[in-house]
Amino acid sequence: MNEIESVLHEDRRFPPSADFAAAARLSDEAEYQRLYRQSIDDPDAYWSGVAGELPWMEPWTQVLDWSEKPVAKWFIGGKLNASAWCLDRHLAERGDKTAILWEGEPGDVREISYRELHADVSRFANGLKARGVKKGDRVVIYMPMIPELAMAVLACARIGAIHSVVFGGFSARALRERIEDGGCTAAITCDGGWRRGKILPLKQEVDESIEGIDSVHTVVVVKRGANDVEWDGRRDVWYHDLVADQPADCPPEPMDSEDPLFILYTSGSTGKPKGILHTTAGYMVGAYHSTKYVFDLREDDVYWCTADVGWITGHSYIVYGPLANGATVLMYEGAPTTPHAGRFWELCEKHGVTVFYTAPTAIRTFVRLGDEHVKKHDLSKLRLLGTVGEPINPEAWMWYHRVVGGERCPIVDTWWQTETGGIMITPLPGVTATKPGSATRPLMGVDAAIVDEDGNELPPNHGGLLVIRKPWPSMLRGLWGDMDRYRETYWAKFGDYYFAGDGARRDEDGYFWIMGRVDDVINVSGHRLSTMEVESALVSHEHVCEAAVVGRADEVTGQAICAFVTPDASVTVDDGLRAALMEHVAEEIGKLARPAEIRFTNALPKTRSGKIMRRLLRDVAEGRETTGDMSTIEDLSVLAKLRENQE
Ligand code: 7RM
Repeated sequence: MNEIESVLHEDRRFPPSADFAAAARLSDEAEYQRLYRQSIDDPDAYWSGVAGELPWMEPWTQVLDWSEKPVAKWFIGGKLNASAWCLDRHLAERGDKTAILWEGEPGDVREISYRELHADVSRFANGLKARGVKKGDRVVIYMPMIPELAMAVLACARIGAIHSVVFGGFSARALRERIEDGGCTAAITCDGGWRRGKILPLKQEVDESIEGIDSVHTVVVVKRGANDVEWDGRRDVWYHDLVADQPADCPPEPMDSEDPLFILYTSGSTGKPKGILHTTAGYMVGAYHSTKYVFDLREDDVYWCTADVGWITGHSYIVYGPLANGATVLMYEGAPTTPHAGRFWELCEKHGVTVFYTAPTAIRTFVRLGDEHVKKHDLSKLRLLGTVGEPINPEAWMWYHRVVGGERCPIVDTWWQTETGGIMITPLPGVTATKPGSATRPLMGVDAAIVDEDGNELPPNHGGLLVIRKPWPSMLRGLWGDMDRYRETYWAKFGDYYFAGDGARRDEDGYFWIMGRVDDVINVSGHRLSTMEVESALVSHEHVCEAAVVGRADEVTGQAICAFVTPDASVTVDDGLRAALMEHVAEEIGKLARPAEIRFTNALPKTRSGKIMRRLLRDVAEGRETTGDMSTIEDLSVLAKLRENQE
């Protein structure tokens, strides 16, 4: 009855090449099966093994306590420090290895070794202490993608302060809301940072955001943009002055396994943003473990995750996961297409990137820009590709595989959330035969299932709700200051299962196909359709670059499909194209999914991390005013334009 109907057919399969598998950490299906079974049947043994690879200050006495569900405790009694796991543990073995390889938008380059990063973070940590920042204090970090952002995060972790990174593109208002909710007492920012050839005045936004908030006693300012800033001599301090006389030695604070490591805000569709709380040991063990198996990093890899540290992807897969694994991480400050459409590929070639992790929204942009920008560059060093953030439609997957990966690189389509802390459903690159559009199978330790509204597991190929049935180390521990909302949002529906809010189906091979957010499901004449599948059908048309579909009220069918379509530049936008697209969807997946209405647009409203905001499109389709949280929208003018275009 409440099933989501699946209409997408995809039969292509891509096993890893023999060469890739031969060099991979895991290359054997039976070995994956064995590890997966152990991780589910005997999680204590499995996670003890993983955690035992890391240097504890004091060992844990119990792996998991789930008696106070839904708040898990992992590695009880253990003591550790996250920055020591990322830095100190590498000094002997790879002190001179590059930890962060950074390029600014204007093209300036820095290489920072593990030894240097350790010293910089220690000085920064000592500087924060000197300003009175202590264990348990909340520190807001609002910075561009420069090495000092990673240093700030690690310096907080070193002294046990809880960081709350707010993406540098957010407005002063959004920043203020997050500072107030977190009760932050210190801020770390920059004078300004580069974005699309201009300086974003970050310090100015911070000044505005904390006007009248007396609790913020310190604002540390890194000089980057060299733009003018206003100065409050009692509150503000330049980073270079803060660290100037500090010793390069700062003993890491022994943290309890369950001491908070950070808060990260994620937008709710209604109401104020949620402060997702992660604690120290479980999060770190999860980030370390998933990075190790999913990206299969080797000593000589140059790994690039294009996310911003302001998102969970940047926390787990730019900072904590790769550094805990001793990797060389490329970090880039600027926009993907500044000063030219091939900037990302130029960076890959110049720095010899071997592992590349990005979002479907970026991939679709590159498809639209044309293959020539990719082909101009030598990408032969790439050996592994990844995606995260949204379902990737098979067409974009195939393009990524062919044009970027040269048909030789496995693609790991990784499903996870801010709340899960780390990757949950993903191919293992040396083992899994991938299918375009599927995140494939759960990672070790993840008991994922598809259930109906009553929590009963559905048979293969029936679309339902994606749940996680057992606790996992890097799961969130709550919402900052609002544990009732935590219980309500994730646990009220099923009690024992974590409900992710996504719809999905699992195929006959046990592969998961994420169908999008359950809130976005469209109900046409009683048939529940996934946005992802209708959008995939639209994008498979030769003249469509991007599409978003929503349901709008319809007297006859309950809801009707309204599609917002971005065509490529070569095509004339007219009723002919409209009719052709409607027919195309009907042919690809059936008459039922044929859009009742198609609106052409140059851009779709997206969050700043690139996710399509269908809730806003629903308002447009139904001619309603928009309500709810708007702080995460990337470009308000996109919405205004969509409204103007209403016929
Ligand atoms: C890492 C991140 C989480 C939501 C999640 C999904 C969607 C993320 C995929 C995906 C299909 C994927 N955290 N999502 N990854 N959907 N395939 N590989 O994005 O908290 O910002 O978003 O993103 O809906 O629930 S997040």
